[in-house]
Amino acid sequence: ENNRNSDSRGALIVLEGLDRSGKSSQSSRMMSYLEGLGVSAELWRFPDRSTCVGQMISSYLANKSDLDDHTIHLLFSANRWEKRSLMETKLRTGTTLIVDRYSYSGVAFSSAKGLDIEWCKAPEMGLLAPDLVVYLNIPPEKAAERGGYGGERYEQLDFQRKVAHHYQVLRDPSWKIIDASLPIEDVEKPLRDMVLDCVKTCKKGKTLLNLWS
Ligand code: T5A
Ligand code: NA
Repeated sequence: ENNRNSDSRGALIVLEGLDRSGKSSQSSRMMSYLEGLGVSAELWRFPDRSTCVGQMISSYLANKSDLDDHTIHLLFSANRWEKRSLMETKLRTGTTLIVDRYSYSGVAFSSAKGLDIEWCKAPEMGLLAPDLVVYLNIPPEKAAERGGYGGERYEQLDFQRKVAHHYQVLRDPSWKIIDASLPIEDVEKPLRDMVLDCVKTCKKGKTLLNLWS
């Protein structure tokens, strides 16, 4: 009985991909699915625009303020650090977190601007390591066709091509890749299987690790 909390640990599941790859659509569909199954879960997203740091990020993305590339990188990272302890509490008390973007976005987008990749990774060290990273894979050209970019700073085809390349540099063999250019239901189906599998493994008490491990 004393081990009840560790027995019921929630899973840290991260969705990554280019702008318009379908992360937000899939995260919210996943939440309804998990809810229906009675799995305790929350949907998180980064940047979390609700905090003071998040508001600075949001203003930068909307081109309402300019920041040095290093500065904005550290703000994105700080925005994850300010949620780290709550994240750990949720996971250890059995809540699964579906997270729309995480440290990999931080590194892929900043290194696509030309910042050194090791420098980009450094401030992410010590954040919680995801139990599952799913990359929604879509050609940048195809993503750009979806609803048109809304004018935020990084929503340009040339830049998204560079980001796609840097995601490939960052990617490790544990990542699951889904063809995100398929219809929504065909992306959702394999994603459900991956998520349920991960939730089960974590429930059995899989160790919670830190990045980058
Ligand atoms: N960033 C982020 C950093 O630089 N560093 C960091 O550390 C972090 C965390 C904001 C920006 O910040 C950068 C990355 C971003 O450029 P954001 O707020 O997550 O990040 O914004 P976006 O990723 O741009 O969110 P989008 O809403 O554009 O993309 P999604 O969530 O991937 O896509 P979604 O689900 O909203 O779908 C886009 C459109 O496509 C349709 C949807 O209906 C919608 O219209 N769609 C599909 N159409 C056909 N087939 C499918 N399978 C479809 N799936 C969705
Ligand atoms: Na989104």
